[in-house]
Amino acid sequence: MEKTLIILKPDAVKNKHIGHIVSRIEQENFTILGIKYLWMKRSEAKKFYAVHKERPFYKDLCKYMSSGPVVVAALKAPGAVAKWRELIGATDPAQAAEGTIRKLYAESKEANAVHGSDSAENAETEIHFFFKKKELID
Ligand code: IDP
Ligand code: MG
Repeated sequence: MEKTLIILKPDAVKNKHIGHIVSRIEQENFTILGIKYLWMKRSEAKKFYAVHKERPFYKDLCKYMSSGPVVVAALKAPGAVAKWRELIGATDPAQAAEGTIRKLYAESKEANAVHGSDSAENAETEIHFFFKKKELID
C-alpha cells in the first residue's frame, strides 16, 4: 500500500467540482485517510511549493494557490502516487488524455484543478505538511 497527497485547487473548488472529483476518488477505490477544506496563506503555498522556487511560474503559482479555498486529502491505494497521476493527466490540460481529471475539469496549465505527489517519499512529507498523525485514519 502507498499514500499520496492530493489537492483540489482553487479553480476546482470555485467551479464546483469537489463532488465530481471526490466521486472519482471513490470509484477508483482509493481509501481516504484524511480530508480537509482550508485556505492556504501565501507563506504556506510558498513553503509547500518550495521545490519549484527557481521555476519561472513559482510566484504566480503561490499567488494562485492562496487565492481561494482548497480541499486537501491523503489517499491510500496500491501504487497510489502513479495511480493518481495517471488519473489526473498531464500538467497542461490541453495535453491531458481524454477522461482524465485535468482534461475534464482544469482551466489552464496553472489552474489545473488538482495536485498529486510525485513520489512516495514526497507524499509522506506533503501529507505531514497538512495533517497531524491523529487526523489520519488508517
Ligand atoms: P504537476 O502538478 O503536474 O506535478 P509541476 O511541474 O510539479 O506539475 O508544477 C506544479 C504546478 O505548477 C502545476 O500543477 C501547475 O499548477 C503549475 N505550473 C507548472 N508549469 C507551469 C507553467 O508552465 N505555467 C504556469 N503554471 C505552471
Ligand atoms: Mg509536481
